[in-house]
Amino acid sequence: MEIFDKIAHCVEFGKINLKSPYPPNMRGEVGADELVKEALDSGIDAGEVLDKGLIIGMNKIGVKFRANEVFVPQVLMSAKAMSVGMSHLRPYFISGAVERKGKFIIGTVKGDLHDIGKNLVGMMLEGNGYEVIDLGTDVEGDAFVAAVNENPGSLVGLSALLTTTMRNMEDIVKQLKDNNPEQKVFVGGAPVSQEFCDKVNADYFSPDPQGVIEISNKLMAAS
Ligand code: B1M
Repeated sequence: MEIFDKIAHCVEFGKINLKSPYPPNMRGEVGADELVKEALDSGIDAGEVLDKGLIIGMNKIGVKFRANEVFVPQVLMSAKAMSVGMSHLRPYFISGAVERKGKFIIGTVKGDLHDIGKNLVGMMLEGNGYEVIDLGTDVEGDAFVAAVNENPGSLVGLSALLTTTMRNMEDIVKQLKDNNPEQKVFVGGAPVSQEFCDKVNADYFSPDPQGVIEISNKLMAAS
């Protein structure tokens, strides 16, 4: 098996590291932790490890989750394996930072606990020279407002993975705009679209971290 397939397999089946007893049939084998490190140590590009390994595994478990073939505990193990793998990528993504371009406040909206995509966007922004203020998950509008008031001039990004919680974006955008009509707000996450962005009066939508970076760079260059 190629290293990317091995990494994807570990994420799909929730094999975190060598010590992890889960899943039982992989006991005693290395996990996402060791394999990602091995791939990076052998000179493989961090972006490739992410796209061809970690994300492929997460997509596979996502398909099974939708079909009720696996349940929350298994998905949590996959998320843990993915997060451990991502922790090794972080230094590679942030090493590009030369000078801080600005501040970016990011969080997953109220009611929503999904943080892998949000963490990825944050990591990529950090790697592109932004100071990232990560408010975590299940973030209320008040917390976003408090953060922008503490960090004037920051951009704000809201992430949501559930069709139920994406609706909370509308209130949070309103709170942010009531606090400062000039506040620029990005929205993103798997169920979010440009149409939805327009509907909730957010300023920018991007389906991926790269789009957030490109728009942020334009905004910062213009300010
Ligand atoms: Co959840 N879950 N989950 N889950 N989960 C989904 C999202 C789901 C699509 C699975 C499914 O049914 N196929 C489904 C949502 C259905 C819907 O709303 N239409 C779902 C559900 C239903 C649930 C629960 C309700 C299940 C339950 O309890 N019955 C529950 C809700 C909990 C809650 O939040 N209140 C739940 C729980 C969980 C776990 C805790 C087990 C775990 C999360 C662990 C964690 O995040 N720490 C989990 C996971 C892992 C998933 C799936 C499998 C994977 C999500 C993920 O991390 N993807 C997911 C199915 C799937 O997506 N295939 C699913 C990888 C990540 C890199 O992608 O987050 O999309 P993503 O981020 C992308 C882009 O969207 C974008 O950039 C990233 C990189 O490309 N992006 C932005 C993200 N944020 C952005 C912000 C931006 C711009 C771009 O600007 C600011």
